[in-house]
Amino acid sequence: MDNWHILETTFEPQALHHKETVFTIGNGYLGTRGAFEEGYPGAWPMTLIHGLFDDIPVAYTELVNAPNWIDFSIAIDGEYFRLDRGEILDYCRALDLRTGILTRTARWKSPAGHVIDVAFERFASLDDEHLLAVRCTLTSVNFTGPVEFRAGLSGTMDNMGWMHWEWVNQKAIGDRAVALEVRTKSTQIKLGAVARLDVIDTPDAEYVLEMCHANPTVVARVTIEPGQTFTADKLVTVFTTRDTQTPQLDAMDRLNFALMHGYELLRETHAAAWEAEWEHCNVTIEGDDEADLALRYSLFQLLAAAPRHDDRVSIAAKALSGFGYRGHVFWDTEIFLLPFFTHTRPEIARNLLHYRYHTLPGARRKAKANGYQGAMFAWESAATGDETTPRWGLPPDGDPVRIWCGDIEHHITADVVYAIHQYWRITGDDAFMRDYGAEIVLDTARFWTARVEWELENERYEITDVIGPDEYHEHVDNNAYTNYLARWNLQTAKAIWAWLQREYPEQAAALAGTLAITPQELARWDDVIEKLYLPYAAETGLIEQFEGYFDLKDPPLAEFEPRTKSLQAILGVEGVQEYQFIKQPDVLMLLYLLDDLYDTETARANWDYYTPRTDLTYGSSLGPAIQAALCAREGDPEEGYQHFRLAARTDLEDVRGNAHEGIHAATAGGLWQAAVFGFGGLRIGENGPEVDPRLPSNWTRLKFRVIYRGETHEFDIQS
Ligand code: IFM
Repeated sequence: MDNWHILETTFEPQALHHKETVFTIGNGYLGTRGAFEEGYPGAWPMTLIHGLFDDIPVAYTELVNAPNWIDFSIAIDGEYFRLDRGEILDYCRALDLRTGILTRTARWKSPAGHVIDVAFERFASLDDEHLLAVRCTLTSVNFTGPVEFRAGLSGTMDNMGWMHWEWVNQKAIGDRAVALEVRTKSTQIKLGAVARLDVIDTPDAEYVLEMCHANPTVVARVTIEPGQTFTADKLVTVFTTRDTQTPQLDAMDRLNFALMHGYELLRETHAAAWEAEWEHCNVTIEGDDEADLALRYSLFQLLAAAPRHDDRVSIAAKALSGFGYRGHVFWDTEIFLLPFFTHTRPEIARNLLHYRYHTLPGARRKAKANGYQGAMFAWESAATGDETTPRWGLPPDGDPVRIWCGDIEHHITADVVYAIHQYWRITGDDAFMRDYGAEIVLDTARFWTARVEWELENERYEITDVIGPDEYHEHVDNNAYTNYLARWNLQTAKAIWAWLQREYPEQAAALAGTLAITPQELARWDDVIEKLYLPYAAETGLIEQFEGYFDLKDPPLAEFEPRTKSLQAILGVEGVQEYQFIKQPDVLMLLYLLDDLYDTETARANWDYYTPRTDLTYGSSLGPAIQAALCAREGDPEEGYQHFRLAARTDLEDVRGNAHEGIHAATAGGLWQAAVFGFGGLRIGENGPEVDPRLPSNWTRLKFRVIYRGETHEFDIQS
């Protein structure tokens, strides 16, 4: 096989949930996990639609598990095809990354001894994001008798036991289609879906509609004999009141439209849409099939979750592939994912940044509630931008744990600005900066001037009581990452304000009015820029991660080896804070982002100090890819490659044991950065993008494209 397919050649029920994550498909409107059409005991069939949130205790809000559109079962003389019964004689599941089509073939012997060949194929159309399709092809090997194809819309899906839906209505449409309408209980979002089933190779199929409450199903009956094949196509359309006032009507219209085209053409246009995505986004690595496939898979999942027609939503930490973090959006999007979109699909990047613009009111509410001016973005964000980080973690086998990130992990605010600035620099999209970006940049600058505290003794501004990217250490003062990024946010605001006044004086005047930007305010920015404490020891070149960090103990790591879990899990939330051991790059993350602030010696000194103290294997999944990128950039591609491999195996090999909760979207975006910025050495030089490659020794070729200011640049690096 080429490196465009994710394959599973034996069915592994013990990896059921992991594989459901891996085989997730999506079209930027919704994502559907790779659960089986016919079901399996304990399976998590799940479809998550962008923006479709409903309230939940403790965690505030979560993406709702939408009605199950893949629901499709087959009965052979009354016996249901299921992989937990009878005997699997042959099996293969394949996700075609080129086309976004998931297929499964099985030869199955029923408990009564009937042997059939079954093939399923499904896709969520990238050409028409409201259209979904399942095709089932059934061939009898030794069986003569009645077959039932049953295609339903299951409106009773829950979120791990929590039911968000209430039934509104359902209808029969003609003799082979059904419609369902449901509504979320708190947010009152209605969803309308229509499903139709056609057995395409015979006019003699008998159709029956079974209108069970909240689970209307189309049944098609045929009689089969050995060697005979039937193909049954299920088309589904779905809309919500986030898209239209009349979701069920729109779903019916769209289904009629789809029927005029027919399954084959719908599949073709869907595949063509994926082909067009790859034209911009594909990265080829030669000499290392594992890396080539893993990176492509990562990009597939990012593209599958990327909103193309909705700028009120963003990509969550687990994209649209699982319940992990409940569909909330973190800094993962801006710092880890956005560089990929900004450099390859700027229209999508723009949508993701618009999400932050739409959630500015929430960010302002958060600032106000905390006693600050300006805009302070939520650590975990959902529909409105209000803070949605749960205050308590409730481990199944332990005491509740207070989660402080929503209160004090403040760097997210500067991270959003970082992504806006990067987007503007790479795309040259002045209109975006003028109309949306500038307002965010300026109001976040105002937040930082409110957030800093004046420290009398040292006559400097400080930022106390925060959590930096390394979440093992809580309530720390002057976290270097936060302080440097806050100053950078203020400097950027100054530059953008000057640009706006110069280029668009009318918009500048309007913003000055709305945001009350006065000469006093600007003077305050200057003062904070000048006097904000930035930890750095010139004699060693080291940046202290936070005040007092160097006084902490080094952990007796050898005592814990061989280790299978994080040091936090071993020592406890309090215990781990006594040590210098960190969850993910923090100072190194700062050096990675603000690379023009430091020379190679400084980077090296900090690299040597912090790398052995970072829990790259069991800490945050955000660590390894960025560590790889920085390592390659600083001239050590071989060590960088080790980190890259660890990151590349995160979801496909489930190296962290939590892939069942959904894919690690930040790792996926980080892999692109490691390949392109790290090993490829992509930089923006005076004449635009240029590369300074440092390939690992086993890579013979690295090929990618980026778009800079509207022009595509292709890089083909060969060693
Ligand atoms: O945003 C991350 C954070 O940096 C580490 N914990 C998981 C979050 C979501 O991926």
